[in-house]
Parts: sequence; structure tokens; C-alpha cells
Amino acid sequence: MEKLQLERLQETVYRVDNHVAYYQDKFSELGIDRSDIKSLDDVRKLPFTEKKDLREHYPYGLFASSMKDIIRLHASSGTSGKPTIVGYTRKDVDDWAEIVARSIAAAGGNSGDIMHNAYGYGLFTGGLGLHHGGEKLGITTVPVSGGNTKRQIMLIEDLKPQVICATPSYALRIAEQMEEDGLDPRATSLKFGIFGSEPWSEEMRQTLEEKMGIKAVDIYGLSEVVGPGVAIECHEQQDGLHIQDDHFFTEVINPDTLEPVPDGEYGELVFTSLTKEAFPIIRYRTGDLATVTRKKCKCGRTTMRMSRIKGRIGDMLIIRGVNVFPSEIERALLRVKELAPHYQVFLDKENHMDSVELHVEMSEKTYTEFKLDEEEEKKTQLKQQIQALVKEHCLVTIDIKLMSPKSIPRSEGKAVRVVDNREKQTVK
Ligand code: DLL
Repeated sequence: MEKLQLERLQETVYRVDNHVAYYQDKFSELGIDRSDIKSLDDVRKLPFTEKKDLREHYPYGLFASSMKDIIRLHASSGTSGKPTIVGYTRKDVDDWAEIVARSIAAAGGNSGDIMHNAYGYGLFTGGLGLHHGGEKLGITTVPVSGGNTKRQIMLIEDLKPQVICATPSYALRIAEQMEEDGLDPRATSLKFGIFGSEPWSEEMRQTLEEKMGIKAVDIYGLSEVVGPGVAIECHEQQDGLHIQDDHFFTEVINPDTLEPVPDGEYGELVFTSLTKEAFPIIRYRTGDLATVTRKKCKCGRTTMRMSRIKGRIGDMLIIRGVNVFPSEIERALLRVKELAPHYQVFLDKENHMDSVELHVEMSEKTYTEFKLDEEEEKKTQLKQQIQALVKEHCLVTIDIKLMSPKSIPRSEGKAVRVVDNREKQTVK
């Protein structure tokens, strides 16, 4: 694998040096000659690429193929400003389909199965990424896309898929809608869920597996690197995500010092594409925090594995000096049986001070009990219990607001976990 990676790394460096002015300039600025890459360690001589570099060369500035060879464009799901445009040649689309086909197979899918694909179709890479992978594997791929939850349920009931693909938050929404409609989400034909595109916790996995009676695996990827399929858990072990090493070279760095961190320690994932033609990328800083291991998985696959993503560097909340990721809050909340698995963190500014409030949703059962009793005391007790659990997990005390059932917005794609009103507020 290392020999293959080195050959492909050298080819990629040649490719960007031949075709991308941005990398040509960077290499000459740093005094790098493309023939300097003699071992995999030499990757560290190469410059990092960051989101801002992609923005500055919007839309086509980093493409390494001429437009006549590019057959597809996608875009990253940025929330503000212009998206990042990524391009694929025919070979890129074929390689990506192969990468995703392997991913679906690792997740438990087989040719002959039916796959309900509820990732959004469009510029987002989720829908079409899983779609082509499904077809390549020989799975009957149902391109439902996101939204229209009742119709999704009808199709699951009627078409009897074994595999479902969605963001974990949307899968939960589908299961809840089934319960609301008097259907048992455990009784469907579904066996495997391929969930990703947003951070989710081990506790959310348990919730989804129990609610839906399936095995839920984590799929990771990002548009800048290819889309879904950069890494996937195997359904046999569910013990870390297998990185597709023959297509992506992985580093983990300390985001402050940019130095490598040892295996097993959290750091920022950095990927170099090894086979891409249209949009090769060198040492892309993902902003995603994870650990890696090189130990062989019990399933037999020998790839490097990464942990779940703890969060994005930019999503880290600093609450009274303590660093907290929404996924850590989620882990605490999902242990409270009185709550539904939905939450949002509200950030505000009061008199120049940041304030944080955690909105959590009572389950129907808890809500009815509390309403019947009209007991403020019970509510206060529950809030205290949640506060203590959050403190235990995240080492910080957060104000809690108990919300009525279904009052926290549900997502059809990536869930919004943090609502930042700090800019909007005037000083009180
Ligand atoms: O979300 C690609 C994808 C589609 C992955 C479908 C999996 C399934 P982007 O829209 O470019 O691409 O967003 C990429 O989403 O940098 C992470 O921050 C986050 N992300 C993706 N997968 C996971 C995951 C797609 N499994 C950004 N766990 C990435 C946590 C994830 N975060």
C-alpha cells in the first residue's frame, strides 16, 4: 500500500505542478521541486491547502483538467458566501463510484439489495455520491433524495429496501414520523443504515439502532476531497472508519502548531488525494477533529482507521473558558430517558458576555406526566439532573431550557445544532 501511495502521490504532485498555477507558485515560493517527493514522509515538504485558498480561486482556479474533460460539478455545503466548486472527470466519477461501492459493501449492502437513498440530490455530494456507488455495486438504488417524510415512509413500506442512507438526524426524523403514524420502525425490511455528513455520537447510534432495528454505520467524506466514501465503518466491527488509503493519504496534525500528532490522539484530519484528475488536492486541512489507528481491524481490512469526528474546529464552543463540542453535549443528553434525542445550543450576548442556553425536548411521556402533575418541582429536578450530566461530560454548567415535544426544528439534511445569535443582539 505504501508503495502504491508513494507512486500516486508523486503522480499527483506532478499533475498539480503541470496544471495548477496556484500550486506552481506555492512550490516555487517554498523552493520545492516536484522530484523532491522520494518517500511518503516527504509529503510534509508540501504546502497545506485551506478552505480560504479554494475560496480565493473560485470557481475553477484549482482545476487540473481542461473543462472539456470535466463531466460533473458539485459544491460544498457552505452556510455563508460562495460555495466551493469541485469538478470530476469521467475517471474521477468512476473512481468515486468504486470508492462508494466499497463503502456500501463494508456497511453491509450487497448486490441484489435495495437501497433507499435519502441524501439530498443536487450540488451536495451525498445523493449522487451514494447513488453511483449503489449502481456500481449492483444494488437497486432508489433516488428518493431528502424531504417529504411521509412519502419516504410509504416507499420504505412498499419497496422493502434493506439499506437506508441519510443524515443521522433525518433518519431519526423518519423513525419518529413512523411512530407518529402508528407504524413500528423496527418492523420494516431495513437492515443497515449508512449515516453521516454531520457529527453524531455513539449514543445516537444506539438510539437509531434500537429505534429502527438496524445496524447503523458511520460514513465520512467531504466535497473538497471527493464526497462521501473517504472513510466508512465496517458493519462487522463498527470500530472506527476505514480510510480508503489507495485514494487518500491521511495525516493528523495539531491545528495550532501544524505538527503531526501521534496515532490515537485527537488532531485535525489532513488529506491528499492520490488519484483525482480534475480537482487534485494537496494536504487539505479539513477542520475535522479525529484520531487514527494503523492497527488491523478484526474484520480483516488492513486500512488506516479514523475515529468518529468529534466536531469541526470552528464548531467548538468556548463556554466560560471550557472547550465543548455539540457532540459531547449530545452524548450526555441521550442518556436521559425523559428526553427526546433533539437539542440545540443557543449562543447569545448579554452585556458583552457570551451566554449559552441548551434547549432540550421532553419526550411525549414526560411532557404528559409533567402537565398532569403541573409540578414545577419535577421540572426543576429534571433540569438539575441534565445539568449534572452535562457537567460530568463537558466539565461546564450550562443553563437548560425544557421544551415541549416536537418544538425543536427537525432537519432533512444536516441538523443545525448551534444557533448563534451573538451578532444579532444589541447590548441590553
Ligand atoms: O457531507 C459528504 C457526505 C455526504 C458525507 C453523505 C457522508 C455522507 P460536505 O457537504 O462537503 O460533504 O461536508 C463535509 O461534513 O468536513 C465534516 O465536517 C462533516 N461530515 C461529513 N461526514 C461526517 C461524519 C459531505 N460521518 C463536512 N461525521 C466534513 C461527522 C461529518 N461529520
